[in-house]
Amino acid sequence: MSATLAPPPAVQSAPSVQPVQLHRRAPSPATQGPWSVEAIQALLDKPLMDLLFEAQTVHRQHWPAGDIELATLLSVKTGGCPENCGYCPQAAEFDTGVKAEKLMEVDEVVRAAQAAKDAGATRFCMGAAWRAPKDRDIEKVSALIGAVKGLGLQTCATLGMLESHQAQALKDAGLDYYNHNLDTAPEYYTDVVSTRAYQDRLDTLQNVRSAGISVCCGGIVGMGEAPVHRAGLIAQLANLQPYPESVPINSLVRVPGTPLADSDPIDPFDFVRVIAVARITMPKARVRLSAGRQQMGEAVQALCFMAGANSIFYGDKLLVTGNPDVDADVQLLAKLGLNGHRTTTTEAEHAHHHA
Ligand code: SAM
Ligand code: DTB
Ligand code: SF4
Repeated sequence: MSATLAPPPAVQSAPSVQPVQLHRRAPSPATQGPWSVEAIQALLDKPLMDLLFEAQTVHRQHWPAGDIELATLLSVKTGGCPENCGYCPQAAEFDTGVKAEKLMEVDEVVRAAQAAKDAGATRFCMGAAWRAPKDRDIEKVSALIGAVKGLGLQTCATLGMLESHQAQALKDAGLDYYNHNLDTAPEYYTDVVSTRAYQDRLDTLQNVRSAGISVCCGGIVGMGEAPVHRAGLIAQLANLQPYPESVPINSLVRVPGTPLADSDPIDPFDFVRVIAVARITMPKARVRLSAGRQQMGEAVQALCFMAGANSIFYGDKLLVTGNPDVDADVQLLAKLGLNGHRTTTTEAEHAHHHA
């Protein structure tokens, strides 16, 4: 089993243990699900320092401090997607300059995965711009998964909507995580995409869960949504039974040519708030500070780590847009005293090192 699913108890000495003890003696009913949108909205509205303190306290109860997972993305099938997600540069309908490509070959993917591993990544996520894969696609992606898993990396894929037999095939191929985002609150979803329904997303998540694959599911903020929609997204995620093992929180990358290109950017502190509330409501999830880091600045990223983010996308590219350089990330983690490298070892490796 991976460290992600069963995090070791937080044994680090916190700067002050008192708040942790207080929290343990009197667990607040407000930190239990199911979560109402109102309760989440109330958390989002807290004074920022109170919210950060609460999120960091929850974080240290469930995770080793300073441990940041490094996950590398690769677009294995780029562009030409028939869906119309308003944020996405890969939709065929939008004129974004992204060209449609064929599915990558195994050796090319293995080279990229090996490079990611050499740079310190522990998870490798393969993305495809499909509405839903065909069974033939599943066969080909299964070969990619097997090869990447063979390198000793955790595998993740994001391929669009899945039927149960397809999820089962991916599980059999060695898939550890499937990424499928709810993206926003149900009430705002139809403003963002019209080629599929919210329920389609929920159905795929159920198929993934039933196949025994861990769920990676989050959303995007900065798409012109109201604060209540951010609360609605977190409520949906936190109330999934069980809540996702990984929760990517993306800040919209505004790509010219997409319908959402001119959205007002989210206030950076409001972004930090969303991370904090994800941490509080889903204490054992890997909360990933995802797209948008290149536009964010180091200080805001530091606040996100304070708020409980413990994973990043690591590598110079997301799927088709940019991400901070590996060197810049290594430096940032070092400056903050965070451990990006080799700290997200599996429990087996952990035991080996301490034997
Ligand atoms: N086609 C599959 C799907 O939609 O599920 C997989 C790939 S899709 C690009 C994966 C996720 O990337 C989307 O659900 C969305 O949350 C995120 N994403 C896409 N474009 C983005 C952007 N411009 N800014 C931030 N996140 C984005
Ligand atoms: C997720 O939540 N974010 C990633 C990953 N899952 C697949 C994708 C971000 C995409 C950003 C825009 C792009 O490069 O296409
Ligand atoms: Fe297609 Fe996924 Fe982009 Fe939507 S987010 S247009 S489904 S690649």
